[in-house]
Amino acid sequence: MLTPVLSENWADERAWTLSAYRERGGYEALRTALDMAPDDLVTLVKDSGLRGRGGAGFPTGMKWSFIPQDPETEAGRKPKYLVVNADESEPGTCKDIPLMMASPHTLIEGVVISSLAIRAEQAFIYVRGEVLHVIRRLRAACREAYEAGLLGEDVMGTGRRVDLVIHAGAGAYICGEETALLDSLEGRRGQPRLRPPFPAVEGLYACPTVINNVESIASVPAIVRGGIDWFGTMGTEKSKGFTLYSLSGHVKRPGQYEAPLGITLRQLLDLGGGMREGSELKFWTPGGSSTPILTAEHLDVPLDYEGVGEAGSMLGTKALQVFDQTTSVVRCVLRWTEFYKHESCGKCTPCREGTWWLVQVLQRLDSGQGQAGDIELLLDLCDNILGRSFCALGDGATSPITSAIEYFRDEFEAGMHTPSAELFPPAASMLF
Ligand code: L3W
Ligand code: SF4
Repeated sequence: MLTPVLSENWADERAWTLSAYRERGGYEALRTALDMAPDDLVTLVKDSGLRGRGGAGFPTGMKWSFIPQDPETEAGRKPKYLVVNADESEPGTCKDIPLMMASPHTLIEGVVISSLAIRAEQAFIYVRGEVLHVIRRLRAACREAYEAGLLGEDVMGTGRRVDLVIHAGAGAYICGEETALLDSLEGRRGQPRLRPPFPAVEGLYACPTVINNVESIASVPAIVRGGIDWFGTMGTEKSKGFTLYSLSGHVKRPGQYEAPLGITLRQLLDLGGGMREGSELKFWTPGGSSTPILTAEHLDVPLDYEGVGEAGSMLGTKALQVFDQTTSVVRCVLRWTEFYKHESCGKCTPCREGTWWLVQVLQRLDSGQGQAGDIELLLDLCDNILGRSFCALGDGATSPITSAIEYFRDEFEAGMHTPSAELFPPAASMLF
């Protein structure tokens, strides 16, 4: 069931060094890629079926193919950029950070190959500012790669140029939104831009830019090495390949599990040793807190973009947070909503004002002081945020609330008169 490709050597304490990476075949895919035409690399990734691992599942090769390359056009003549979104901060999501810590060269090799494919000579890895240990490790690996001639003006002696900058963000969740990330990278306050134009056409410094998640780019060397047939032996017809799941909550062995897309939570729980002693599954999130919650009835939903979608949720970042019967759903949803309120960039009214009001109503329901009509008020607020916000943060803030009311309306009703802390044992409440 496990398919360790990206996580193959995470147990090796020296896996992050260039020598250890090369000993196990690292940078051989780059050698292969240097012998390929850029367009063939794009076709390879397109045909592999790799889909973006950052939340939306957009086909990676297709995104690359949007980069204008015709030198007869103004856009085609502009410099191209590759930007890796390493601003991992979706609640529950903890896959990119361990990947970059354990094997930074997997990502750097992916960066060089992907840059060659889209004809970019400058790449950036935009890392979350708080993870200083990751930033240091990436910078050290980047130095090693330059010294070994794997980055710079003469990649592997071929005369091809790829430069890489490791850029530390300032710790705002919104900078994981691709256009806010670009603004931040340009030195401005990170706030989303209107799309279209999409970054592929007008991104960093108004030039064609590919932005991909860490895991997407890190998957590219394995695809170049193993080929599309091998990649297609894992996953489902429309959601191919291996992927990193972040499993957390009331499970015996939380952690990162690399397995094919399309396995089920039941199978993933088996890998994680099952629920903790005495715990029964109450609800879970497939992709962090921005995706609607699901319940025990969804244990056998395939964890791929189609399966989770049919169940009424989203695969998102594959951050599976698992909660047992001792968890107050109202309190949990309140915690997530406080996060969105805090992280709202303030650009648009529905999200800036709406998340504040959501917190007010949820706080009184959590403390047993809810008022008649509060559930309808929450739903009305969500209705006025969803689809009316400028970016996905606002929409995402509503997902846990509307789905929690759908499955656990009785707990919200109980919040009219009984505090969550009384409904659920204090020891368990302290977990949140
Ligand atoms: C060119 C077109 N490019 C789409 C590109 C677009 C982007 C990608 C996907 O949100 C989700 C969100 C969170 N021409 C294009 C085009 N593209 N049409 O394709 O775009 P989109 O709009 O579907 O999604 P997104 O804006 O990338 C990502 C969800 O992920 N999420 C949050 C993740 C948070 C993190 C984090 O912590 N940093 O990853 C979790 O579920 O809610 O729905 O590149 O440019 N016609
Ligand atoms: Fe900013 Fe929220 Fe509007 Fe997104 S939805 S632009 S985070 S205020």
